[in-house]
Amino acid sequence: MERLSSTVRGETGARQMGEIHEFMADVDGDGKDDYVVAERAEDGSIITAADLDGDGIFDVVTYDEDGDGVAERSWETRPQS
Ligand SMILES: [Ca+2]
Ligand SMILES: [Ca+2]
Repeated sequence: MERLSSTVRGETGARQMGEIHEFMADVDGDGKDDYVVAERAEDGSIITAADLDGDGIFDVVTYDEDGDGVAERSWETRPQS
């Protein structure tokens, strides 16, 4: 009984949390690696946020609806100047 309940609890936790990955990648193609955080949701979609200029504030957010690596939507969060 105890083994069964712990298995169920583990599966539930995995579904709720999603996978979060942090890595460096050259998102904007300027030759410098940028800090990227990506989260895969339980429905297979992937949201990424990237800090392009290294100031600690995310500048671009992308949404990959079907998780095929090609973002369907992207938003720039950089304030207009
Ligand atoms: Ca870059
Ligand atoms: Ca930034």
